[in-house]
Amino acid sequence: MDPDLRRRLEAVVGAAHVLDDPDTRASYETDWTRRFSGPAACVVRPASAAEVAGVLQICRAAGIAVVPQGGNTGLVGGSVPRAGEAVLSLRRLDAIEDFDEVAGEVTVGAGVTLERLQEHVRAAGWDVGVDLASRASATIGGMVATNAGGVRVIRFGPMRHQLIGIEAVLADGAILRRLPGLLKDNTGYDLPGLLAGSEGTLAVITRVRLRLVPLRPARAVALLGLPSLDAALQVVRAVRRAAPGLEAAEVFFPEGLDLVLRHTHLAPPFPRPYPCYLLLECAGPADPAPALAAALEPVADPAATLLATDRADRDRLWACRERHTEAISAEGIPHKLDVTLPADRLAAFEPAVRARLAAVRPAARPILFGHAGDGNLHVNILGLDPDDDAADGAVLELVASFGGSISAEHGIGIAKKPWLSLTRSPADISAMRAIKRALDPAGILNPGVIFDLEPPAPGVA
Ligand code: 2HG
Ligand code: ZN
Repeated sequence: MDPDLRRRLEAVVGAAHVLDDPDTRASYETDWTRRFSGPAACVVRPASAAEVAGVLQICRAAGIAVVPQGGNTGLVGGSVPRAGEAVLSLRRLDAIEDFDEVAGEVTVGAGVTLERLQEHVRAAGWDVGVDLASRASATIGGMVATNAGGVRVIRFGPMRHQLIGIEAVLADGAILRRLPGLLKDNTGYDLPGLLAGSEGTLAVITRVRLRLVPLRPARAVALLGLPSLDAALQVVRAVRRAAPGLEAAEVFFPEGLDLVLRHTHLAPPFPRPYPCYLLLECAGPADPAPALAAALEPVADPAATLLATDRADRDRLWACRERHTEAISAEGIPHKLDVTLPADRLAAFEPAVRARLAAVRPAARPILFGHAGDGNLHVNILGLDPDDDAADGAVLELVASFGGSISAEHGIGIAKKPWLSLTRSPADISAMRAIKRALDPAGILNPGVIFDLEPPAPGVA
C-alpha cells in the first residue's frame, strides 16, 4: 500500500484502523458464499460519518474506489472487492441512539447487527419489522443498502418500508442527514428510499432512523408436510384469510431438509418425507395457536401437521428452514439465485426450473426454498463450477419468461449483473445510470456493482 495514502487514511481513522496485512484482510475479501472474492488495497474502519467523509475524500483524490461493507453476509458479491479497491468496513458505527419508546422509532448506526438491535428494542416491548437467518452478523446499514427482505415481508415489508430517515455520505464527502423522525415529510425526492437497495453504489449509509413494530410475544408455528408446492400455496391462501397475524409462510423441499438434517444434529420433523414442506408463523398479543389450528383444519392433514407454541419447539421447526443456507454451504460452493415469481406462476415455475437445470447442466443439484408468501424462491445450485454461469443465465431467463424478477431481496451485486436487462428496460437502466453519474461522477463507490457506469459497446453482451 502506498505509504503516503496510508498516512493520510491513518490521520482520519487512526493507525489501528487501516489494515493491509493479507491475513487480516482475508475475511473482508471473500463473501459469505465463497463464490466471490478479490484483493483489497486495504481495509479502512471509520467510526463516524465525518470519518467516512474524510476517507472518501482521500480515496477520491487518490483515484481509489471504495467497497462499503457491513457484516459481509451478502450473497451476490456486492460487498467484497474485485480489483484492489479499499474496503470501507462500517462495523464500528455501532451506536443505538434516540430510542423513542412511545413512538416506536430508533436511530441506529450502520454497523449495529440486527440481533443486537432486536435485543435492545425487545426489552422495551418493540421489535424490528425485518427478521432474517443471518441476524447475528448482518448489519443494519448493509440491510438497508440491499433492501433486505427476510421472513416477515408479508406482514411488515422489506427494509425500505421500515426506513424513516437516513444519514449517508456522498462520494464527494458531503453528508446527507435526514433523521428528524417525522412520519410525514414530503419535501422533495425520497432520498432515503433511493439509497435503500442501492447496494453501496450511490452513497455510504452511516445511520438510519427505523420505525419499529409492537413486540408480539405470543407465537405459533406450524410445519406441514404436503404433496406439492401447489398444495402449499393453497394452504397459504386459506390461512392468509383465516388466521390473524400471519408473519411467515416459508417453503422447502426434501432435498434441502435432507442437507439440513445431515449437517446439523436435528431430528427429522416427521416419520416420513413429503414432497414439499410449509412453515407458517402467526404472532399476536394473545396466543394465535387456536386460530391457526382452526384455519388449518379444513386444508391440512393432521398426521402431517406439527404445531408449536413453546419457544424451544418453535425454534426446532424454524431450524429446518433457517439452517438451509449453512447446510448448503457446508456441502459446497453454491450458485444462489434469489428470484420472485407472480403468485399464480410460482407452482408451475418449480418443476420448470428443475427441468431447465437438468437440461442445461445435468450435474446441477438444485435446492429450492424460500418465502412462499411473497413468491420469493431461493434457487440454490450445487455441483457447478463457481465460474460457470450457464445455469444462472438459464434460470434467470426462465424467471423473466414467467413474469418474475431476477432479484427478490439479495440485490444484483455482480452475480446477476449480466442479466439486469431481463427484468429492467433500457429506459430504467439509463435512468439508474444517470442517477449514478450525478451522485458519483468519478465512479468510486462500489464500481461494477448492479451495472457498469458506461453501457457496453454495441454488440457486446
Ligand atoms: C434466506 O431466506 C436467505 O434464508 C438466504 O435469504 C437464502 O441462502 C440463500 O439462498
Ligand atoms: Zn430469503
